[in-house]
Amino acid sequence: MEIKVNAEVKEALKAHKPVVALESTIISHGMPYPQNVETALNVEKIVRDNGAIPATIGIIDGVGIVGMNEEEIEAFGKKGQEITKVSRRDLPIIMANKMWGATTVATTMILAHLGGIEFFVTGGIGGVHRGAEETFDISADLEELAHTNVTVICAGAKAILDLPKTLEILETKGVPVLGYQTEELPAFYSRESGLKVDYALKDAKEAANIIKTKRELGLDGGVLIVNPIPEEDSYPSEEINKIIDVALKEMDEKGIKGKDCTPFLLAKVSELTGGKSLEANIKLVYNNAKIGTMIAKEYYAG
Ligand code: PSU
Ligand code: MN
Repeated sequence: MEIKVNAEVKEALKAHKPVVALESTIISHGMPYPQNVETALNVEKIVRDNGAIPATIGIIDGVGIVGMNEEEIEAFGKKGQEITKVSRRDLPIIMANKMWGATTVATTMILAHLGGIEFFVTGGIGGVHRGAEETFDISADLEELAHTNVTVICAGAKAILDLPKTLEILETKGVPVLGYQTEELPAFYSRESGLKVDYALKDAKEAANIIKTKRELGLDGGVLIVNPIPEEDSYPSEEINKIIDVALKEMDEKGIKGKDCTPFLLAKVSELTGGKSLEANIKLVYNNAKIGTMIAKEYYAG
């Protein structure tokens, strides 16, 4: 088993400077080429411009790469769905067989933690799928948040999921869900879901304090910070929910199951909105990169 942390990331961690991890499933399975590469590189730039070191994570020839270079990011974007989507259960198989793997929220958390990184920015996390009472389809991301000491900054979870059940599981697993300047759980493309978060953060400093306190208590596991999409980029929830219903119906008819659900739904919603949802997706990731970096900086400053 081999993990390679790039020199810049290593140095920053040694000096207790903020590093922000980024995932590769969003590149290979979450967005089309070339927007995926452009977005991934811009996110890295936003992290840098706001004062932290970015570390995009993925698996190349069985090696866990913590901090990819530009060519590697380009390769993940170009190869797209040819690269296996790797969640916790897949990780030993892909690494032992020296394959390439796009890391989900769960495996990005694992590799970030092994590399010593405490903050991770993405778009949306996986959660409890609608109809989970029948299918048992609950993302391994939730289990990872329960156990692994990494703070994840995202725009909530998509309404392709069952959001109330997702919050229930997070409560059971003891994961604090903190709204960044909001009392409501954002639903990815929309700012509203009708569901309450555990606490509304006033600023990045408050976030850093809560994370520190969780660590001091020895309570293992992640912290989830949910940051709503900027108003001007958001979708009214009724509009996007109608589109999501169409996508879910088609997924059912096609018999798509398991790990293929999320990538299918992302692509379908993008198609049905004529690419408008992709635009929104890109914007919310940029916004998360900024806020996530601010929080990481506060954490290391204090
Ligand atoms: N949600 C998004 N965009 C994504 C994903 C989720 O809005 O790209 C990806 C993330 O990598 C997440 C994974 O960890 O999908 C969840 O997949 P599953 O539901 O199969 O666990
Ligand atoms: Mn699943």
